[in-house]
Amino acid sequence: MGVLNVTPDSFSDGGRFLDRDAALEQARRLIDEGADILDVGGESTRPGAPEVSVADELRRILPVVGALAGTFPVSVDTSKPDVMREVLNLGVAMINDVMALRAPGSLEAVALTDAAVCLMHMQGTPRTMQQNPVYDDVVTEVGDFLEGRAQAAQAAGIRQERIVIDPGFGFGKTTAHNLSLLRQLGALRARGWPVLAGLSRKSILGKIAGRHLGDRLHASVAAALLAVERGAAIVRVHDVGPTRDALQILRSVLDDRFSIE
Ligand code: HH2
Repeated sequence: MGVLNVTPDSFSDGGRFLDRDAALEQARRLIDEGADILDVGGESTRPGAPEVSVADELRRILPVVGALAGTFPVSVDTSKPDVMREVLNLGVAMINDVMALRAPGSLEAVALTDAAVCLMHMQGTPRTMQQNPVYDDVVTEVGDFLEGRAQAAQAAGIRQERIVIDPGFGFGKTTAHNLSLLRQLGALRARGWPVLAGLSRKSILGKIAGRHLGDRLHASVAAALLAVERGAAIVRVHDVGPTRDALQILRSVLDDRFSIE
């Protein structure tokens, strides 16, 4: 899954793709590099990010979503049911919700369609989440939350095969919490839904590798590889080409019948 943020303030690419042509050029680049899904976002969820109105979010994303939906699998990163309804009408393939469809009306908005949904875990809100994240057992608590949300989605009429779960790396988690979740991603996979992992360029990688934001490519590729090796079905990344190469190598090693002749 390639990330396309049409925002002025996303943590790593804010402001770069606000212009429609720049966004579409980046979309084409991500597709050419081998993305299977494009995740378009119009509201930053970085720690401390301000909220964005429905009108502003739609103004940012609709030019891009309108141009791509129906021609390529598009996911929209939003927590607002009004935004979900608009983009679902345009035929997007997935809603990616960092609030796991907790906003009133969002379960129903998705249930009325055939779109897939990514349910993500977050402790707190983007404004407060990194202040003091606390868990007794992060892997069990995140898993229980996601299982509960997936069951709520199914009870609302969203079929199991349309649901993906995501531990939400960096969303109300310390470095130790993030590492426990990555180490035990298999336990999340064992809950029964495919897992999406988003570690690309995140500050946890910067802390571990000692790298600033513009210099986290290698760490991001390593993290994506480890996530897939531990069972992630989808990795959400800014740098599709390098990630794709690494995943091809992983695939060749994991599959004894792999052959390129
Ligand atoms: N991370 C970000 C945004 N959306 N969605 C899912 N499912 N999983 C994630 O880990 C995730 C996400 C944060 O990254 P980014 O989009 O680059 O930044 P921002 O939120 O500042 O736009």
